[in-house]
Amino acid sequence: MTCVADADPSTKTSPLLVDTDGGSVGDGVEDANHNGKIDAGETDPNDPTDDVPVTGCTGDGDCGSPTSGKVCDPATKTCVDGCHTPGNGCPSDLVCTSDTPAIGSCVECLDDTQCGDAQSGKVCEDHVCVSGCHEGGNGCPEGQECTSTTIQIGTCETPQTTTTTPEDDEVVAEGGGCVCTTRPAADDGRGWLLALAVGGLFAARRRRSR
Ligand SMILES: [Ca+2]
Ligand SMILES: [Ca+2]
Ligand SMILES: [Ca+2]
Repeated sequence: MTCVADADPSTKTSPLLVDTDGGSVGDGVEDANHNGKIDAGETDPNDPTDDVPVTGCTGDGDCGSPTSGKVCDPATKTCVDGCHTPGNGCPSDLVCTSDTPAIGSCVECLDDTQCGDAQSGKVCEDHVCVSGCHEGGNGCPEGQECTSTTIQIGTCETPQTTTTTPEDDEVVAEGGGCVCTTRPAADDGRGWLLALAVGGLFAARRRRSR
C-alpha cells in the first residue's frame, strides 16, 4: 500500500466524516480498496457529483447488520425501519413485533417479561414498559401491593399500617419525661408480681390457719 494522500493533498478525506463530499456514498465505498487513490472504477470521495447512491436492496444484508432494525422491503426494494424472521432483527434493547417474514417494528416490549422481573412494578402496555402491575404479569416490589387483582393494569401502593414505629421513636426523642415514665412502669410490673407473690403467701397462710 502506498500513501497517495500525501503525494496529492486533493485526495485527502476527512477522518471524522463517513461521507466527506456529502454526496450520500461513503468514502469507504467510493475508495473501494481503501488505498486513498481513485483507481479505475472508483469515484472521488471529494466530489459529491460522482456519488452513485445505491438504489434498491435485494435483501436485508443490504440494509445493515442483523441487529440494525432495518430490513429490505421487497415491495419497494428499499431499506425501511423494521424487523422480521428470517432476516434482520432489532438492536439488543428492543424486540420485534413480528416472528414471521412479515415486516414488524422494533419495540421496547411485547409482554411484561421485557419490563423486569415479577416484582419490578413495571408492565408492558402498548409495547412500552410503564409503571404498574396486574394479574398474569409482573407484580409489585416487596412491601407493596397492586391495586388491581385482574389483567387490568393497576398501581403499586404501600399498604396502610396502624403501627408506625418511626413516630413512636419521635415521641421518646422529644423529652426525658417519656423515658422517665417508662422506667416506673417496669418497676410497677415487678411490684405487681411481688404483690402477687405476697398475696399468694398470705392466702396460703390463711388456708393453713383454718
Ligand atoms: Ca461521497
Ligand atoms: Ca482506491
Ligand atoms: Ca464522490
